[in-house]
Amino acid sequence: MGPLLHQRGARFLRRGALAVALGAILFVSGCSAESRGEWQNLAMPDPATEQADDIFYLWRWAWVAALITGAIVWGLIFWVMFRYRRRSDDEVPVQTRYNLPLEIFYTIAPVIMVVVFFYWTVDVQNAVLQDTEEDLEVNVVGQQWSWTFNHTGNEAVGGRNVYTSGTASDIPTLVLPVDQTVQFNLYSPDVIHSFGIPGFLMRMDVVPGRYNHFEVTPDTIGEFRGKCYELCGVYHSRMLFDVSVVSEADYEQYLTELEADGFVSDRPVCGNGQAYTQVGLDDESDENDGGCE
Ligand SMILES: [Cu+2]
Repeated sequence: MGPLLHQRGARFLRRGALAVALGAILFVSGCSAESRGEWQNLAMPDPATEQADDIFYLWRWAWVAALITGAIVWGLIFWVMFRYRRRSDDEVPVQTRYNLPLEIFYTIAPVIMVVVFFYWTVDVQNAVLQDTEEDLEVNVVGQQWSWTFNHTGNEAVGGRNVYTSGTASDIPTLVLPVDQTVQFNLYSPDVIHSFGIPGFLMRMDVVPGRYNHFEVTPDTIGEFRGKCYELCGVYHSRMLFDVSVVSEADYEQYLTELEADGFVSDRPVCGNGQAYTQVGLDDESDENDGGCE
């Protein structure tokens, strides 16, 4: 390579570095306060329940582990590229076919990483799914293509069941009291859905014929969004719902309003007019149906 080529190469590199720096400045300055928060959370919403903190820490430390691994790998790549580069036109750098210690290292290291990730994942899963004493129960029905929320056994409405039910064009709202542990019993009369609230960092499949449940304690008053996470048919994308975490007094008032509006029954309502019940799920002796008939 002649001196002219070297010069051109250096100029090209400088221009490239300048373009990258300018691009980075534009990119960062384009972030809103909200998206800066997302950067700090590594693309996770702020945890809004007591249980979500565990999930958030798992997420954050997984990123830390991935970035450390990335830094080591990138560092090694660039070091090797520089250290063992071709230094003159008539030289061929050392050609290494295999290196046993290195190969043992890069086989064992990922296995250890998988074991560590697995351990912490199971640990967090056990913490999140631990059955604690719940303050209230909500029987959630995922039906094609909306949700029904049954608030069961609350003293404010004499222990009866009050409910709200959405349709594919009318999004329902799940109202919850703050600082109370709620147990969600998940029931599907038709196909597999998945009940999830991003702000709670939690979701779980809603499987016909299977009793799934989990508990959360919302600790932030506010509005959240929820949706179905399992492709469940033509209008899957319309299986949205709103979540409203309110004070306990507001929650009880909400329940009495539902009762006054006639959304009251003796047992949980298990699917609105758009739902149909699969044969074989009507067995009354089955206690694992989350209270649905
Ligand atoms: Cu669904």
